[in-house]
Amino acid sequence: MSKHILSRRALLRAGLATAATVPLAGCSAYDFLQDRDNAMRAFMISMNRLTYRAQRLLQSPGQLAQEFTEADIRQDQHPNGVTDPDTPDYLTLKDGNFSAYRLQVDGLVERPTAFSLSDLKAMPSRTQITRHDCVEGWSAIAKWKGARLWPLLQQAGIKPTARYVAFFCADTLELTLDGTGDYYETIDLADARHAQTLLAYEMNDQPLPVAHGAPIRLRLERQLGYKMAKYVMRIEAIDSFAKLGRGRGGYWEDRGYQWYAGI
Ligand SMILES: Nc1nc2c(c(=O)[nH]1)N[C@H]1C(S)=C(S)[C@@H](COP(=O)(O)O)O[C@H]1N2
Ligand SMILES: [Mo]
Repeated sequence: MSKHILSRRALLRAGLATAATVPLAGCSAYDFLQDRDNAMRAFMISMNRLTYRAQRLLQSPGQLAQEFTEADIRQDQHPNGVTDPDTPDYLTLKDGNFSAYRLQVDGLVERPTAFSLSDLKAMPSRTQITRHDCVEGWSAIAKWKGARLWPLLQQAGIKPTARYVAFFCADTLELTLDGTGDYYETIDLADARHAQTLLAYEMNDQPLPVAHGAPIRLRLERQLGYKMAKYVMRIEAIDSFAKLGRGRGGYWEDRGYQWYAGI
């Protein structure tokens, strides 16, 4: 047991040391990370695979991220990235207080389903007080309530061929002709099944504010903040993310961040 803890720490340190060699402050993209032939990028990708495999091996699948008490909520969650999407569809939904919102669940499922907010609130839920860690170096503890992701995917009849779950968001961070500037994220099925993986609709006992991803944002407590997609409009069960965006599994991953952002 202690041997495992030690090796896990050592591996995490190795992963962190690699991350530290790349100046990722401020969520800006670095040119060499966009260049597919760059040796540094290839090295980072191989380290990412090592970190992912090592963490998955050493972690039991159901292991919970640390949870806190009400007294630990000492400051507000810091709104980060996009905090007020301005796409016409989103503005219309927001004007109607999200009553017309439908979460589409499709892809490798038997029954593609559209969930309204009240449908989502009627699904098995969980409340958790957890710490959000952003790659930029800040953290905040908040209370989240939401529908557990897995029962929802089961209701839609997720097929055995599904290997990942993709989340498509309402916001565009970078204007590109091919849509690769839209925010999206992917997670594996181990994380999709995890008890703390939620489609959150409440933060600190209030309806999820727009700044934090209204009406629905992902909570994925064992990974860094950028994995937790806000403004989720559609969820797709997939067998590969190679064809999404620029093929690395997420908006920031396409710009050099690790796909498995375990903490
Ligand atoms: N759709 C969308 N999701 C997003 C982002 C974003 O810009 N757009 N930023 C990510 C980052 S980097 C972080 S740290 C968290 C911030 O969540 P918060 O605004 O609730 O603190 O959302 C993540 N999810
Ligand atoms: Mo972040």
